[in-house]
Amino acid sequence: MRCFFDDRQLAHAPGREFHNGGWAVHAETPGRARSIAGALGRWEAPRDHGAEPIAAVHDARYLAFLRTAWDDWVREGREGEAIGYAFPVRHRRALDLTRIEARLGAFSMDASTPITAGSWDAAYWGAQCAVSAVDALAEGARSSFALCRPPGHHAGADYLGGYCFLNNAAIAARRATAKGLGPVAVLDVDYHHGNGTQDIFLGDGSVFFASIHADPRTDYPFYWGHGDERGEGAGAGATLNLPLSRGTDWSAYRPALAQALTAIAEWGAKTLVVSFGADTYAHDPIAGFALETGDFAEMGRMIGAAGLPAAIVMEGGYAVEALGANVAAFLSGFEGDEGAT
Ligand code: Q9C
Ligand code: ZN
Repeated sequence: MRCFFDDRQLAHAPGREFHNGGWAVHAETPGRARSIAGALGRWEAPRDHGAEPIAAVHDARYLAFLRTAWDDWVREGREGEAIGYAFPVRHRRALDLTRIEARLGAFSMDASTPITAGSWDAAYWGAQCAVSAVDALAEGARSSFALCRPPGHHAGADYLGGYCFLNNAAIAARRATAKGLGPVAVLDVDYHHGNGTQDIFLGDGSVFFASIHADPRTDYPFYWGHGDERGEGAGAGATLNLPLSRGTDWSAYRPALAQALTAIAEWGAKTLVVSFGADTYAHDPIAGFALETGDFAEMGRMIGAAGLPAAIVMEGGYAVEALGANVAAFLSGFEGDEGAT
């Protein structure tokens, strides 16, 4: 399987996040990418496809903000990591504010996603991995893996959040459509609902979005991913949410995955983008499902058996020591080969 990763993705390294009333160690670390890269064996650097495939998903004003946010933060005399704290909820006006905190809040959906010195570079090269993974399919590969880090599925067209800045899966889906590989379905198996991806395609009938995730009544991101969200307008019926309760193990996960794959097949997808998060792992420090390493191989096998060309995009997974093995199990299962990826 062709795998893509760039060292510049290690440059984003926040130290802490606000969690349940206090500061906690930031779970989304560079060590995650090292764990996965170490388990892959070999990978290619992505090509630089420039801003165009990113701008096909994200608003120009958001990208302009993100590109210079860290420099603006420093120029305005701030110390520490850049995090918004005031949000224009139910008050979205086209204001042209310049103060860095005002801009941070306007382009954020949470206060758990700090910007540091290398954040833009890391997100940019992660997105290039997603584009390169799709181009590998266009060149005839059956599957490819983008080691995206930071992850992407919580980022919307004009907002960051959930450790995510650029929505790599959405960028991949749009790229695949542009390359003539559509219709495209995004299958999101991260523990958390992919609210950003859902938002981007909610009214867009050209991309199907299916997500299996922790019930948002108990888990982040709370406001998205409920079972009655099915898409809107031209996208009505092209969104499928399958929330599961905490403690879900493989025996309960498997039927939901089968249901999602059936829906994707019935919709007529020709290409799959998989938002793969390994935070469904039983020993993940911030999540509550109960999948074991061997279950990821089964999950990969089931998705591979759908028979669609697939670009697999990395999302979450925070049990760093086991992360590489869990990703390798999934990729090996997908390829139908327990050997090296
Ligand atoms: N610190 C992904 O798995 N948790 N993102 C917020 C407050 C955010 C996880 C709780 C979890 C986001 C890609
Ligand atoms: Zn997650």
